[in-house]
Amino acid sequence: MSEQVFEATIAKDQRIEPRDWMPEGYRKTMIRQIAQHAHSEIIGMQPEGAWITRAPSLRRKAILLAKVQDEAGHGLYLYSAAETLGADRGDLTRRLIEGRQKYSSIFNYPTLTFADVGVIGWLVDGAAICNQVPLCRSSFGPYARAMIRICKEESFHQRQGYELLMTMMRGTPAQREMVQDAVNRWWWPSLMMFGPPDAESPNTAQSMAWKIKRHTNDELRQRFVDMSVPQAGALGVTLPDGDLRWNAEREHYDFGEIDWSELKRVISGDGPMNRERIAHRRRADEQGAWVREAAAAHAAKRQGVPA
Ligand code: FAQ
Repeated sequence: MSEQVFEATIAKDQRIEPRDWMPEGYRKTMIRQIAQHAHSEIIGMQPEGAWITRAPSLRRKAILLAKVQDEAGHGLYLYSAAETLGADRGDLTRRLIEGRQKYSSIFNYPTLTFADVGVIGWLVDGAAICNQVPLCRSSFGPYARAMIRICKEESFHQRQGYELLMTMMRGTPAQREMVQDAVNRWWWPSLMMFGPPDAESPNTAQSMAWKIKRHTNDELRQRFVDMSVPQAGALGVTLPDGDLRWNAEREHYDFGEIDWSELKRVISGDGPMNRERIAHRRRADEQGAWVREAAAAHAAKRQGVPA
């Protein structure tokens, strides 16, 4: 009976809520995806966070600070959504630190110049929006609702990145070179954010059937390429792909072969910055332990429970 209700809810395009019956596989998949997403937001604070103290003006510093804080907020909504499924946030953090749960490959690349901050906004947040707008219609209620707010904020992030790059492109030749260099380094990893090609994506078929995912990895990657090419033109940068060209028959841009061995390597922990990212997260967790203990002791005291 409960399985029929679940299937009927999915078929009617309605939301599954935390107290509803759901197959164990659905619960497991949702926890996996939401936790990976939450971890990505929190680890994703690091590449840009590294530039807060070095932002070139007070205005840029204030904008960047606000953006990085937004990512922390996204992590919190997402961990809360995972908790509605019975996951424990401390446990999820431990799994991340011990390398037992993934986070997005994109945050394992270094931010070498301030242009990287702009390119992360334009391309990384742009890819995130492409992937996440359909997730606003994802079948699990708390995730879909969190995604609505997250997408609104990501749109602001993308615009700030694009505006930053526009400003640099109007600057000196050295600034323009910095932007082009950042685009060259971030373009291919941004395409990898969408995950492995459909033929090698073990989770897509089931996640589409459960309406967790609304489009395949390759569909969303294509949408992102189509969206980015005219934006690159308006900005005056070249995307580093000699095979990129409009295909009038398909009405999409064709693009070159992605180096999937690089994605595999980065996901398995061997990207340029994996060790630093996890070490930093572990340090923050250890240094924050006393705050969590103090907050728990305070809460217990207020409830009259001896600590
Ligand atoms: N990196 O079968 P599939 C952001 C894993 S945006 C690492 O295709 P699925 C905003 C995948 O988990 C970034 N791992 O899997 C921001 C699976 O692992 P398993 C985060 C990847 O789930 C911007 C295995 O490979 N966004 O943070 C990646 O159907 C700027 C097989 O793959 C989200 O998480 C990858 N790129 O599709 C923050 C969005 N790709 O089964 C700061 C929500 C795949 O071994 C600054 N997630 N894997 O555990 C999704 O939409 C999906 O989970 C996909 C993967 C599309 C990422």
